[in-house]
Amino acid sequence: MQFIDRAEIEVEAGKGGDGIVAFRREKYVPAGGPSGGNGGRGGSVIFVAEENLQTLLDFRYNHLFKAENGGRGGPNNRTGANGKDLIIEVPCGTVIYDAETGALLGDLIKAGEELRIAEGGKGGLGNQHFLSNRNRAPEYALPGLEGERKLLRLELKLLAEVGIIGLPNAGKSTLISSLSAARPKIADYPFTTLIPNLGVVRKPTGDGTVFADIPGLIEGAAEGAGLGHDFLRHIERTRVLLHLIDATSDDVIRDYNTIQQELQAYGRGLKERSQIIALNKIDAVARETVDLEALATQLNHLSYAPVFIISAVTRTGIEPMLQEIWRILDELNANEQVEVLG
Ligand SMILES: Nc1nc2c(ncn2[C@@H]2O[C@H](COP(=O)(O)OP(=O)(O)OP(=O)(O)O)[C@@H](O)[C@H]2O)c(=O)[nH]1
Ligand SMILES: [Mg+2]
Repeated sequence: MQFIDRAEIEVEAGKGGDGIVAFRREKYVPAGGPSGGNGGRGGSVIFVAEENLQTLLDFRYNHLFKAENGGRGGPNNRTGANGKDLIIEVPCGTVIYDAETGALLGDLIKAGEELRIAEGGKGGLGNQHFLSNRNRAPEYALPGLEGERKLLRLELKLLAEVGIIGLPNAGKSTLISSLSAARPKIADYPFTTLIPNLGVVRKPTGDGTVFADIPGLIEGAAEGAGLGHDFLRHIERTRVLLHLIDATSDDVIRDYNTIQQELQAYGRGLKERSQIIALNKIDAVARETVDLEALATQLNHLSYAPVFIISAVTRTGIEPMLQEIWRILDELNANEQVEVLG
């Protein structure tokens, strides 16, 4: 599933340092020549693509990015220090536009790719530079130039790898909020979620995977019931489906079948998509009356999918479920590479 993540930021390269006016004063040199040094260059703003970032979320909180100014020139022809470049890390796949003109400035696809987006200002020349036969003692120097400033729009197409699906109220939004930093609305009524919520879930290795909490599916969705087709279209581009079922339901198997039938009716390979089933809300199930293990076995026989017994609220059973998701994704990635090579 593809989403567009957007951010607007302002970048400002450093101003060049001013050149200065100075003259040599040495004990035995009565009229020293000009010796004012040049200003240093202002730092530039450089974007670099970074593998471990998945979203533009960080740019929501921070809008102005400024590189260091160049230092003033010094006496004895000393050039001022160059301002440090500001390196801004963005996720791979980020496209950068000039927000004022709409012009495409570049896109950063592969990790490590760089784009100089705003040039630092040149340092001003010190008075030693203006020494000539006609003017042995120039009394002037130049100020440093301003650094480039730009208003930028960043865009990133996000690919959600795992889609959390299920009937309304199954606990999908609760699950994504316990797995990631996403904070979607959660409520005890159906159709709380109207558009997909994204969350980045960290693997033990540190890199993130995007999960999408999809609005609840209902019977007839494939024919357009509820928010119907929209939901299924969202699901279409995810690689793994995490099918969440409310274990407190009076008929778990019926609930499972309802969703499966919609996936099948929609077609486009949804039913064959890798699937994991999770029986949720087990903290609220009366264990004496409901045999969760038997339900899990039954679901497994029906679906051939791995079944986990979890609580999105207490986080019981979450870890083994995540491990299985990582395993499936790794396997899909490995197969993809074989396809590319072969
Ligand atoms: N006891 C218990 N309640 C849960 C659990 N997970 C979710 N709930 C509750 O179930 C209700 C529905 O949760 P949501 O996360 O909004 O469900 P949803 O699947 O996103 O619902 P829609 O967006 O309407 O499709 C809320 O009252 C949650 O607090 C759980 O693990 N245990
Ligand atoms: Mg929801």
